[in-house]
Amino acid sequence: MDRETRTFAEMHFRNLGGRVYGAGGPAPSRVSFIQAPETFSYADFVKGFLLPNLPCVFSSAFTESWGSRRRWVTPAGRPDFEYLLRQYGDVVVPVANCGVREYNSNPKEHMPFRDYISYWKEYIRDGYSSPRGCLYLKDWHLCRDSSEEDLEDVFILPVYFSSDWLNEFWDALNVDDYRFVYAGPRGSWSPFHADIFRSFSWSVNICGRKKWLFFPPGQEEALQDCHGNLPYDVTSLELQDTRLYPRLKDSSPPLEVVQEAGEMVFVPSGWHHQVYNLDDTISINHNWVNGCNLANMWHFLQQELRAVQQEVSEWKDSMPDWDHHCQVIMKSCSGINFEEFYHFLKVIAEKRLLVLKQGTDMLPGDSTGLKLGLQQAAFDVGRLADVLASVAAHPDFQRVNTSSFSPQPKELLRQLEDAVATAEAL
Ligand SMILES: O=C(O)CCC(=O)C(=O)O
Ligand SMILES: [Fe+2]
Repeated sequence: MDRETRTFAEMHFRNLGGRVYGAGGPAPSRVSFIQAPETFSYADFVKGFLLPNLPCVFSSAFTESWGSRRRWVTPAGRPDFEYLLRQYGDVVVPVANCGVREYNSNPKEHMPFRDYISYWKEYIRDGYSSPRGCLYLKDWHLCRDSSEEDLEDVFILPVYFSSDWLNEFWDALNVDDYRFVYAGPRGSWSPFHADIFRSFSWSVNICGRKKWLFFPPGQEEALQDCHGNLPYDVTSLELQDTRLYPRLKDSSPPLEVVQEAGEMVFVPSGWHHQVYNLDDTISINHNWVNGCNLANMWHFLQQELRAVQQEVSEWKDSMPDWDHHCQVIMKSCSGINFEEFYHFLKVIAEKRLLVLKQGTDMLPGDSTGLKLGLQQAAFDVGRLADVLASVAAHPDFQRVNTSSFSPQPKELLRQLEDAVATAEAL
């Protein structure tokens, strides 16, 4: 990030004055297409898409050099099953059944990649049908299952998506990541959803094509049924039933995008979407959070806690540890609670504080291994300070037992605010 982009980004958040962005504003009438890597900088992406939280599609020129685009694909542009089998046959992968609804998702099973490929080949041979239904390999943690060296042959992280705190945090803990591979036959699809923690996502088709239906934040409200539930399939005829979906008349049609092989889609924070594989398709998809959508994540976590509190409200007066139980339930339902969110902020903050300290002390290099520029670190501490101030002031966070936290939230906030003041001169 350069100084000018940092000033632009800081102004953006100052103008928002603590409001969570991305909701409300007029929906764009189409999704922008970015043709040429040489003329599209990181700053262009931050200003044009990341901050205004708008989707875009990058041309296949952006992924031309990826090894997976050569090795995973036959000359005819189809998945190279034999190569993939040799490479990944023994790996156990998660597979969803697109034909079976389980709440607003699909049930998943695990199987060796080899078995999934056998199924896929047979599905094609039988004219895209099977008594087992349409199976979709989803959320395969390829990066967790591969060495760093092997991954260099698969994809290169585009600079636009390099500020990725979610994966930086999980890498530091060495337990999980949000880097996935999806692979499925023509007709496999992902039901209507917004991404985990209101993260951004990016998605590259290694081969095949996808159709995306996008709904800007807030538009999903008109798609709720009379009980307040969101649909599983926005294209279902059921939505025409005005008694069941009384607000549908207030909704606008989705933005539709067809993503070709090699193209890269940016999914902004809080945009609901539904996705179809138009061909036999393999994609690499990552979820990511950074200073630009951190406040959205925090807003989402507050909503999640409120939903848990409502669900168990009848026990509030009779249960001595009710607040603690709400946090435990939240962790098991959402994967994270307020304590873990603080830990996330702390890990990310301490790295940036170190980078800034090294930078301003004129020590050579960035020993954190993050290759973070000073301006990026300066922007990040500003966002972290804003969100941590809101966390620390939240009554439910104040009820969390923070006695073992090191540093204490107030101390971390002080360090961040000091860093923000010092970084102004950078
Ligand atoms: O490709 C798919 O089926 C779903 C992808 C998706 O939802 C995402 O990348 O956010
Ligand atoms: Fe998604």
